[in-house]
Order: sequence, then C-alpha cells, then structure tokens
Amino acid sequence: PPVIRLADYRPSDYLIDRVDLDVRLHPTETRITATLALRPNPAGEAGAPLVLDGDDLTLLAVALDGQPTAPGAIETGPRGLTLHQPPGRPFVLSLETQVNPSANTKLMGLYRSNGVYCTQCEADGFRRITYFLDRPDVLAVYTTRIEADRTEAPVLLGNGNPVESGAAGADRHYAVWHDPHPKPAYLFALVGGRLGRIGSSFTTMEGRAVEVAVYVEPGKEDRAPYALDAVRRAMAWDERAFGRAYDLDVFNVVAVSDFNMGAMENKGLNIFNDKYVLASPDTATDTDYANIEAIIAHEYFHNWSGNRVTCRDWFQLCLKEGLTVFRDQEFSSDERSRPVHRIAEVRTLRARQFPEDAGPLAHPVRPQAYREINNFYTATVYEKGAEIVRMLRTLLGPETFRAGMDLFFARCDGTAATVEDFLAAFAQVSGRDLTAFARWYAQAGTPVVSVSGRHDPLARTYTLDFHQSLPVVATEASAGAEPQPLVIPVALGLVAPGGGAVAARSEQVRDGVFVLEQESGRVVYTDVAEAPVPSLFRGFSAPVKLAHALDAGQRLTLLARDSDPFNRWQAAQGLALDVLTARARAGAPLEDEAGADGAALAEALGSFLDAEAVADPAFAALVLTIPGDQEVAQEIGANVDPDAIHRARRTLRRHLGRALAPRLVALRERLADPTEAPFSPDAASAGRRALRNAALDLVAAADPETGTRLAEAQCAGATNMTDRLAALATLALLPGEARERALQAFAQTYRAEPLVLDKWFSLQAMIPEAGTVERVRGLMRHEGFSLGNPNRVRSLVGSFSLNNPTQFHREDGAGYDLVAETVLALDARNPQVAARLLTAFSTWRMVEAKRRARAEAALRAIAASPGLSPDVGDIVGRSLA
Ligand code: B3K
Ligand code: ZN
Repeated sequence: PPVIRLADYRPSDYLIDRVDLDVRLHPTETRITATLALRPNPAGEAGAPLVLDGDDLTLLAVALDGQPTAPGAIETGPRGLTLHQPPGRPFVLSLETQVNPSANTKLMGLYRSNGVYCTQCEADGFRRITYFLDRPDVLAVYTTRIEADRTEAPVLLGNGNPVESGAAGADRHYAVWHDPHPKPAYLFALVGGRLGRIGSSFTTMEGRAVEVAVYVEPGKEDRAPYALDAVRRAMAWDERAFGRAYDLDVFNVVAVSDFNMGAMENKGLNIFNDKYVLASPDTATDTDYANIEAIIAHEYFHNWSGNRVTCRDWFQLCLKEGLTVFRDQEFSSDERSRPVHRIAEVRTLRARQFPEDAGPLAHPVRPQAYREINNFYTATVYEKGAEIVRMLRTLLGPETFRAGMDLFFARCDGTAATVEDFLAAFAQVSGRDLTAFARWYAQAGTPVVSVSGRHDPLARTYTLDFHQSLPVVATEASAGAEPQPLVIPVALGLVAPGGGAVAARSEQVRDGVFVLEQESGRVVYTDVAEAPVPSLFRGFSAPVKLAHALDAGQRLTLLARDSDPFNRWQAAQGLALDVLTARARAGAPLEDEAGADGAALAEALGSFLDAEAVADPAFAALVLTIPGDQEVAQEIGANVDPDAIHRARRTLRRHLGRALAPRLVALRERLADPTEAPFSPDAASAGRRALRNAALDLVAAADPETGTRLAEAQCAGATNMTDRLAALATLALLPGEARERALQAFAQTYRAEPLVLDKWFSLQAMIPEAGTVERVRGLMRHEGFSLGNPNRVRSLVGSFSLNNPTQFHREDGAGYDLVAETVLALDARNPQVAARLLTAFSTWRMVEAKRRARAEAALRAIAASPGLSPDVGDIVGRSLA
C-alpha cells in the first residue's frame, strides 16, 4: 500500500452536511440507500472531481439532485466512485448499494455476529456500507431508518435518539434514529437482532433524563448489571472531574461476540466485545471486572474526547485515544486505589509500549506517515499518548490543566481538531510556551535519564545531576531527524537513610517537581545534613527509563520508607531486576541459588509483608510480583536468551517462596473471606484475592507438592472465577496428572461458556514447556476454537506469542512457525486480527542469533506469500525494514 503522510494533509474538496440512510437488513442482500447533501468546501479546490471512498460494494443506483446521471459522469472502481463534474453549488447525491453482511469476515463495515447485525466503522469501515467521504474531518448530521425482519431482528438501534418506529409490511418492521450532533462517518453505527436488555436512567447535571441500556445475548441479562452500573458511574465522574455532561436522551451499549478489538465509541451506541460487558462471579475474574469498568468508561468518555471534538485526520489519533486513556485511568484510580492502579498502568506501558518503542514498529505518538491506519492503534498512541497528557497536568498543575481542558472542549466542540489545537488551549491558559513539550508527540523511542547524586557534608548540600539521552529512531513513521531535548517532569524527593522525609529545599524544585528541559540539568538541595536516598520519578512522572545506580541498601530504604507508594514498589522491582538480569546474563543454570541479593530481597519482602500486607493486600500483591520476562528482556536489551531469563525467574521465585512460605501460608488464612460472604468485585475484596493468589503461586514455586495440593483444592472448591482460575494458573506451571485432571474438569464445567473457555485456552498456551506448541496445535482443532472469532484467536495464539516467551522463541523455530502459519491462515479472513497477531514478532531483533535467524526466516516467508492483505503486508514490511 502507498504511504500517506501527515505533511500532505489537504482539506476535503467537498463537505457533506446531512446524511439520510435507509438500511434494509437482510442476511446476504442488505440494501442501503444513502442520500447525501453535499457542497463544495470553500477550503478545498474548486471544480475538483468528487471522489467517494468505497470498498466491497455493489452499486445498484445513483442519482444527482433526483435525476439519473449522464453516461460517463460517474465511474466506479475497487477503491470508490468518482463524479467527474460535480455542480459548483450544494447538491444531493443518492446512492443505492448492496452488501452481504454474512460474508463479511473482516468484521469491518456491516456484519453479522451470532446472527446479530452490527457495524464497525473506525477507521475506514463506513465505505463498506456506502460510498462516502470516509475521513474524520467531514462531519454530517445523520438520520437512519433501519428495516428488518421482525423475528430476525426485533431490536433495531442507531445513533442518536429514537424518532419513530412501526410496521413495514407483514413480517418486517422499521425504526428511525436521528443524531443531531454532526459526526464523522467512523462514528456511525447500527444494530439489529434478538437481544436481551437491561436498563436504568441517569439525570445529567444539566437536568437531562437519559435512558441507559445494555443489550446482550438473550438469557445473559444477569451478567450485564456491572457494565450498566459502570456506565452510570462514568457519567457521574465525567461531570465531576471534567464538567462534561451527556448530550442525548439515550445511551446504549451492545455486546457482540465477534469483535476485532475491545469496543467502539459510536455516538450514543457503543458496541462492545462481549468479553468487556458480561460478568458474573462464576465466569469473570477480578481483572475482567476491572477491564469492563475501564473500557465502559473509556468508550463513554469518548463522547467528549473523540466525538464532540474529533480528529482532523488519523495522524491525530492520539488526540482522542491518549486523552481518553488518561481519562479512563483517572476514573479507575478514583474508583479504586490510585497507587495500585498507577502501578498497573506502568506495568502495561513497560511490557507493551517500551518494547514497541525499541523495535522496528517504533513510531511517534503522532506518526508522520502510515500505510495502514488500523495498524496504528498501538500501545504508543494509547498508553504513551496518555502519559503525555499526564505530564502536561504535572507541569501545569491540576487547576490550570482543568482550565486548559475546558478551553479545549469549548473552543473545539463540533470540530475535527489537531494536537496543535489541544496544546494551544493549555498554552493560552498557562501563558507557557509548549513548543518544546510538543516534541513528545513527534519523537519516537524511550528516553533514558541518567542521574547521579552527591552529598557534601560540609556545605550540607545534596546535588543531583540529570542527563537525558534520546534514541535516534529512523522508521517510516518517524521523521528520523536528530532528536531534540524533551521537557521531562521529574517528581522527586529525598528520603533519610533512617527513614522519614528530608526537610531540604531546592530552588529548582517546585511542588515536588523538577523540570528537566535541556540535555542536562542540576538540582541542588540545601540544608542536608546526612546523605539521603533520592526518590526519583515519583508516581512514574515521565515515560522514561531511569539510569540511576542505587545500591541494594538504598533500594531497601526506599522500599521500607519512601512516602511514594509507586517508588516503594519500584524499589522492590529494581532489587529483583538486578538479581534477574545478573543471573540471566550469566546463563542462569537452574540449580543456582538466587545468591546474596536474592536473600536480601526475601528478607525485605518478609518485613514488608509483616508490616503492611494486611492493611493493603492489593499493593502487597504487586510488591510480591517480580518483573516479568519481557521486562528482564528489555533490560538486557540485546542477544536475549528467553530460556535463561525464564530460569532466572524460576530460581528467584523458588527462593522467595522458600524464604517466605510460613508467612505466605499464614497470610492466606488471615485474608480468607468468610465462607458465607457473597462475592463482591470491589477493589478491596479483589486485593485480598490477589494477595492470597500471589502467595499460592510463590508457595507452589518453592514446593510443587504443597502447591499442587493447595491449588487442586482451591480450583475444585472455589466459589468465584478469580480464585478458580488463579489456582488453575498455578497448576498449569506444575507438570503432572493433577494439572491435566484440573484442566479437563474445568473444560467440562465451562464447555458452554466461550469466554471462560478462552481463559482455558490462554492458560494452556502459556505453559512454558516443550510440548506447548503441539498442545496449541491440538487446541486449534478443539470444537470450542474458531479462527473466525477474534477472542478465540487472541486467547490461544495471541497468548502463546505474547506471553509465552520461551516457547514462542523456541530455538528450533517451531513457535515462530506456528504463529506465522496462523497469521497466513487468518489473513484471508480477517486481516486486522492477522496483522495484530504478527506484531508479536516485533521484538525479533533483540533475541540471540540462532533464534533471530529463525524469526527472520519466518517473517521472510510471510513477506513472500502471495496475496497478503495491506494490513499484514505493512507489518511484515516494517518488521523487516
Ligand atoms: N476507537 C476504537 C478503536 C478502533 C480501532 C479501529 N481499528 C476503540 C477505542 O479506542 O475506544
Ligand atoms: Zn479509545
């Protein structure tokens, strides 16, 4: 596919003010009449031909201002429709197209999922429904009439408010929906099908009574209340936190089982992957509940950040995604525990975004070029994009930040905006020049900040020297220019070795933040009697790698005494990471003991558990969890041997388990819920389960026999999915009959629950043993598996490729081959999901030479396959570049 560049942006030559759609749903022959009120765009080129996008459409009829068009006036091709000499005044174009929803396996445009008609239009799916100016800067007011067979689709939903409904002949009926808010085509949606509904109402701060409803597969209504409640909480929160009220009379959420991603923020009609709606204690884990809450909120928050203010072009994707992730993170932090949530955010960033930023798919948060936009819904755009917004708030302070958000919403409401528009609002309210800050959007790669500290006992000063170094990233999506210094907010403080904060002052630090603006910077604290331990990047105040040589003693001080919970957790992570990288670099023979550093870590964790585990179990569970394989790999950086990392982690876990076992067993008992207590998904209850299960996992790592016994009992006797699955996950790491028995029993119990079977697929795909490739191949033939369903593919093959480093990166290449074969098999059917699966290869250059050669061979074989989709072609091309 050709490359599209930000620098080449041009306004559309035509605008569409109103769209009237008449959609007659039919399983294989759905007909759409689109009546488009067009006019020349004063900002475009006068007299230019009108070029409408179209993909996989059958054109049945066309009329211009109600008249048939002259022969030759219109031309259609595989990419769309051209009207050669459009009138130089407003005109109406009517188009009748036909599509086949049942044959639509790409799940873009109009398709059927379990017999339910639904749509997905972002980024460019509307062109698979009718010919259109399918670009986000063309905003129109839509009226949609949906007609369908009464029995096949009793429920008919569209964007906006319901206007009218009734019979359309003997067996058919219709509904008309009107959305008064101008929107781009990517926010269009409709749904038709047999669906169960639960509803409730919400009155906005402006006094509008909103009917809120969640639609699910009939019979699953009892799994929808959590999602419905999350909508209402999100509505209330956005009013409190950002002054944003909902703006329609209805808000509908529909769950479907075939969906390419998590969910979609269509105006007034959010369509969800059912994985992120359906929850019951017996089928959903605490993580599922947390994800549902976060994604419901995310899509709802898009109503302002994305819908009311949308994006001028797809290069501005982070304008809605980074900002909306920031908003949903804030929501979850307020609804749950802020420090615990912050740690979870950073773990995701480090596990997903840092590797992306360090590999061939690296791109700036606002890319400068793309070939396939659907490949840019990445951790960089979303998660790093959110970090930029967070830094902005840290730099400006919460009040000015809020004023900037208010100005942005007020000024850009109803428009398609850019990152520049966003920053201009903050520059105006703060009076600050944000030109240098804007580099965060343009420069790819993770900055490294090195820091060294010096105490002068005579002058009683403590000096910190900062230096930032920025990787040069030369990829297609990145300008590749010499990087310029970034504006890096460093939240920091000093901790006295004996404990407590140091009452020192520094002119360079305001409200606990030093801003590093040049390549180098210095902070001098005065009045420092004793050498302190610096606590840097508190709360992870910038998405950077910190290079700061802390010895184990200093880390132990921070773990025990820092007032910043994030850095306490970070101190424990740092201690473990030091042990793990040293061991892994040395090849990590399995019989090795963890050594003195491991012993110090175990002792520190022991005191920590004694003092704090009961007061904050969720936090304690995080402190107990050592860094994952990917993080260790990132730290090592090159010539990575995944087996050595895995052995180092096993050894350390075994060591910690042995040292802490009596405490862990006692904690499990102490934190047990009373048997008669009903399940509650709240953060405190979830935290107790998390710590109990983290304890079980460590006990099993140290003593497989006890572990097997405890896990087997928990798996069989659990009263909720969190505990049952955690026990099964523990068992999955313990080869033997007990494991296979438990897996079988689980499959038997949940054979009719696809979303639960996904967890079962995923657990098995992550078993770090030589037999797993064969096991996964076997499971791909399981009756519950289907290549056609994205959740199944992600659970089985996605988990394998992303979360089973030793087997994906098998030395003989069998793991790479499995994933490559699946990518090719899937590509013809669903290119978006295939391309996403292929991104697992993006770290291939980091692994050691033998594996690297195998990975490259697998990638080259994909590249050489005939008929690749643009999606997979783009990823494989960039991965090899
Ligand atoms: N905006 C959608 C993602 C669309 C992905 C298109 N390939 C969901 C979200 O971020 O809220
Ligand atoms: Zn989003």
